[in-house]
Order: sequence, then C-alpha cells, then structure tokens
Amino acid sequence: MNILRQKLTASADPEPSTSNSLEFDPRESVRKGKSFDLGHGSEVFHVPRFFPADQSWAWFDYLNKHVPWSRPTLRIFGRRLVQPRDSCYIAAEGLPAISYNGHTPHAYSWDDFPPLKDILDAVHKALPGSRFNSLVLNRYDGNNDYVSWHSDDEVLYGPTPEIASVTFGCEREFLLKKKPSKMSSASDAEPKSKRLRKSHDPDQHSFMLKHGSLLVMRGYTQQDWLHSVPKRAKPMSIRINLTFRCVLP
Ligand SMILES: O=C(O)CCC(=O)C(=O)O
Repeated sequence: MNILRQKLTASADPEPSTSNSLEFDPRESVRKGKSFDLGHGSEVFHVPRFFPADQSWAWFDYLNKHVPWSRPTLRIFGRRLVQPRDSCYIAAEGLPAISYNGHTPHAYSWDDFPPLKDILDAVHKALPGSRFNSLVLNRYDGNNDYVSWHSDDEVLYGPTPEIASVTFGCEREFLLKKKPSKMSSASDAEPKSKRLRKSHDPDQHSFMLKHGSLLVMRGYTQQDWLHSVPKRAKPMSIRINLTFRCVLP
C-alpha cells in the first residue's frame, strides 16, 4: 500500500462523500475519453481517469468493507467450479432475476449502499441517455482471480446494450476478441496466420483499466465480441469492478 493510499484510507473512513460534495464534474471528466470503433456497429469508449483518485480510493475502501461479497459455485460445461472472483448484485425493485452458469444471485437494493447511487449518478451524467438499473460488482483478490471469455448477450439486456464498467484499486488488463463469425466475409476468409503477421490484429483489443477509469461497451459489442480479465503471473492487489447494465423490465 503506498503512502497516498494510506493517507486517503485514514481520511475516508468511515463513509465516503455523497453526491452533493463530489468535487468533480462527470460531464467535464468524460470529455477526456476516447472512442474506439470496433467495426460493424460495435464501439468501446474509454476514459482512463474518469473519477478523481482520492474519491475512488474512498469508494474502494467503502465497497471492500461493506459489500456482502460471495464466491458462488457455478456449473460450467457440467462441472461445478467456484467462481474465480467475489461478486454481488444490485438491482432496482421489480426487475426480472438474472442467472448465469446455474447461479441466480440475490438482488440487493441500491438503498443498501448509498455511495453506489452517487457513482451511478456520476455515470448517468457522463453518458447522456443512459438509464442503468442494475449493477454487478466484482472483486478480484489478486492476480489469480479472473473472469473468463464471455459476452453479456442475454436477452434481458436487449440486442444492443450499453454497458458501463468502472474500476477501483489495482489496474487490470481487459481483453476483447471477435467471436468466430457465422458467415465468412472476404476478410474473415483470410487465413489467421496471415492476418496475425500484420502489426495489429483488428480482431483483438486490450485496454488497461486503471483506478478510477470508465469503460463503456456499446452497439453490437455483446453480439460480436467476447471480453475477459485474465489471470496474471505477477502478484497484484485487489481490484473492484462495477458493471452497470439496464435489465429490460
Ligand atoms: O471486471 C471487469 O472489468 C469485467 C467484468 C465482466 O466482464 C462482467 O461482470 O461481466
């Protein structure tokens, strides 16, 4: 833990500030973001420094301590596996339940964790037109925790969901790779080995998700792309990720 972190932890305890005292303007902060066109209507928007670092550490400490983290057992290809990260689910009242890999998480209320409403409010202000009503929190407790390749292409998010992802704590690499296409267009028919010789493979992207960053996936990204946060060999400290989505009622 660095000195800045220790100082902020001490001053942040016990409760982080509320929206009335946020010392940054999300509309201003989001202007530093960069959009990446993945092609065919898929887009990633990345703001490496969206939330101020000190506010982000205050939220990190609050969430690390107060969220009822759990590590459920999942069913994957007929095998039972303990989820390789902690998680928690928040949703507005009355929404349909979500399920993944045979697990239906309990939906906590936004009112249970007031700072989450401040973070949601800032994300809404930064992304005009967004209306997130649910949130998955993930806690990666070191380099061996991960989320494997998947896409959030469930029917209950609609065909082109906007998904906003916020990172607090240790930075981690976020990878995207194109799903194998069903129809082979001219470029898809080109042999993989030949394509990989080019300086950059357009079917793979990597974003370093820093403390206080915001990453947004839009358009057909869930239909056409997979994403993951892989394990790493190098020891790492805790990362907390907040993934905001809109569950269709
Ligand atoms: O931790 C992340 O950045 C990604 C989380 C994720 O992919 C998910 O919750 O579906």
